Amino acid sequence: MPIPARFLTIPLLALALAARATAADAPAPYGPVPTQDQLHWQKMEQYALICIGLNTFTGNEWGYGNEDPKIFNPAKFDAEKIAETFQKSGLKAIILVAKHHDGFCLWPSKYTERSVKNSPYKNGKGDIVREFADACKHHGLKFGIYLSPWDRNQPTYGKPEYITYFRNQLKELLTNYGPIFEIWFDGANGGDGFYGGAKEMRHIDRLTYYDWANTWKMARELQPNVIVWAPIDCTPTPPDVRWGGNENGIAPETNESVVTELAGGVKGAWWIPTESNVSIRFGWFYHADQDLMVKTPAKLVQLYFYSVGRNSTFLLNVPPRPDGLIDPHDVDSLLGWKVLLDRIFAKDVAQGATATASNTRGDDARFAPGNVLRGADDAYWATDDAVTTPDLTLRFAQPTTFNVVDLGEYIALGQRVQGFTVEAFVKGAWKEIAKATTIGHRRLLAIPRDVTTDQVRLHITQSDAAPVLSHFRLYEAPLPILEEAGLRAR
Ligand code: FUL
Repeated sequence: MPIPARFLTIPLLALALAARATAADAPAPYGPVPTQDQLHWQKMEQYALICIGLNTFTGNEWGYGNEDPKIFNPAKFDAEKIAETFQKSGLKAIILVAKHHDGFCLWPSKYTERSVKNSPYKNGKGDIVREFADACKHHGLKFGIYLSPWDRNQPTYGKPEYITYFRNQLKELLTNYGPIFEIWFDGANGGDGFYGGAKEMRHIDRLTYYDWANTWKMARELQPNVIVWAPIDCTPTPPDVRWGGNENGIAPETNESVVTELAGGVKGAWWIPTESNVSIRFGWFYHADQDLMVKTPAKLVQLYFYSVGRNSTFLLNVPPRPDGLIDPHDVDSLLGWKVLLDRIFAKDVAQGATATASNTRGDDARFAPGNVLRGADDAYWATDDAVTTPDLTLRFAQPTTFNVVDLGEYIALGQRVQGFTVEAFVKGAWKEIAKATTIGHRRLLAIPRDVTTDQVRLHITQSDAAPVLSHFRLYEAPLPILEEAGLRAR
């Protein structure tokens, strides 16, 4: 029973009030935190990129800028069908390459003749951007745009006038096609090209030439919820999302969403998580001789673990053929990938366990360890501010078998954890079964051996601030899938 206030001396009263305040307070945010749009973006986890353009018809990866728009004719192109396949594959959005480095526009831009309007596709009446925007809407996918900053066709490329041209095009795309969730500004910039017949090298200063600060300001005015993607070695202005640093779809094992330095030596602290991009094929554009090199469903599972499972998102490029269709090899891989992911994550065996912890913030039920099992968006386990290396134990009524660990921080309050271990109680002793560094939005670990136990313990070994954990899930994945994916030694 609480002691009535009138019996407390002044210092004791202050202490009692302070204790009550601690119990009620949620942890303060640590460092930079994501915006609502960044949070929604991170939760999408996986989405597609589509490269189709003049390269699809020439066999090139980078067009020089002098190709004839008349070669563009994907006669059987059907955005609805592609969106349907992607939706069935578990992808949440499509980012369309609306203009690649060769300058050809997949929409009838009023600022250039180099577009679908001068191609035989639908007798010049087609608009691939519109068709994808509509199809995404019909299939519950979000829609994004890649607009290449480098334009090897434009005579003005490298001069100040080009920036106006580029912004005009971006404005068309951000005005006429409904909500755009992400815009992608490729880091490949400047070099040789056609440039209206000049056929020369044009180098730009990628830190200053595009004046990204003002372009992104315009973009955000037109699309307040847009996520701006850019490689941070190309800009002194913080984008919302950055390139993960390779095109293999693999995020670093230690993956921080907070960045403290941008290009040009600009110092600060920003929430800029990574996106991990890769093509389902060897190249970004379709080439028939790569039909037998399409990534297998198991390989895609591996990349999912190495991107989404390392606090990143997974951007998977799937390029249509010259007839506009997605090749059956790619379709089979995508659908097969979804089947494998569904099998792996079929049942969270941690559900039903009892959770206890070495510390719970203010002993307050709102921050109880059991919250990590609830799967609720706003529930989390948190500790007192001074406790940065706590344990959380799950106890099962029956011996339980698992081989995949799935952890998440409540990143709305910042990324904190720098190191953790997972232990299982086996034959009367705690045994370490997994160990890693960062967690962030999601950390997936396939453990080297199936474990059967009635107790599992998460030990946070290092954290920048008191940890705030949103989920702790355990799965028993079919062994052949983990082996085939290279996530488990055979
Ligand atoms: C790269 C580009 O150069 C490729 O052609 C492709 O568009 C890929 C997504 O980004 O940097």
